[in-house]
Amino acid sequence: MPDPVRPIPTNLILGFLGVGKTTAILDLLRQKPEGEVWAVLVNEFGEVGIDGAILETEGAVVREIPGGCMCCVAGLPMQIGLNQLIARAKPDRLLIEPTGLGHPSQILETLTGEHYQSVLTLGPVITLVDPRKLENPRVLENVQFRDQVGGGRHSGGEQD
Ligand SMILES: Nc1nc2c(ncn2[C@@H]2O[C@H](COP(=O)(O)OP(=O)(O)OP(=O)(O)O)[C@@H](O)[C@H]2O)c(=O)[nH]1
Ligand SMILES: [Mg+2]
Repeated sequence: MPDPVRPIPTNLILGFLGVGKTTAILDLLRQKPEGEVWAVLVNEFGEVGIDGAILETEGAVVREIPGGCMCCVAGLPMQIGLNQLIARAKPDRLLIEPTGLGHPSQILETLTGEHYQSVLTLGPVITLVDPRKLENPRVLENVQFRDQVGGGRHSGGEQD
C-alpha cells in the first residue's frame, strides 16, 4: 500500500548573491540520511546550470528556475517548477535556494498559501550573512537584506 500523503519538510536557504547558499546546501546534502530523497529548487541567476549540476553530484534531484529573481516569478513559473520537481522526485525533504536578489516574503507567501498547505510544511528558514558586510550601513538598510534576515517575515515595502 502506498504511504499516506505527508507534507514534505521544506527549508528556504536565503542570503545575498554569492554569500555561500549553494555551498551550504552541498554541506547539508552530505549529511542527508541514507535512503532519503532530497530535492532542491534553485533560482539560477546568470550562469544557468552550474549550481544545479554541482548539486546533482551530491545526489539531489534539482530543478532550476532560470531568470531574474524567484520572487518575481513566485507565481506561476515557480509553482509549475515546484510541482514538477515534487512529482518527479517525491522528495523526503525540499530545499529552496532563491537568488540573493529576491524578496523572500513573496516566496513564503506562495509556500504557505492554500495550494501548498497539504503538500509541504515549511521548517526553519536559514539566512546566511557575510559578517564582513555588517559594518556597512548601505547593506544594513538594503531592503532585500532586511527581508532576508527577517526570514521573509517583512514585506520589504516602504513601511519597513
Ligand atoms: N571564505 C569562504 N568562502 C565561501 C564560504 N562559503 C562559500 N564560499 C565561496 O563563496 C563563493 C560563492 O559560494 P556559493 O555557495 O556559490 O554562493 P551562493 O550564495 O550560492 O551564490 P549565488 O547562487 O550566485 O547567489 C564560492 O567560491 C564558495 O567557494 C565560506 O564559508 N567561506
Ligand atoms: Mg547558489
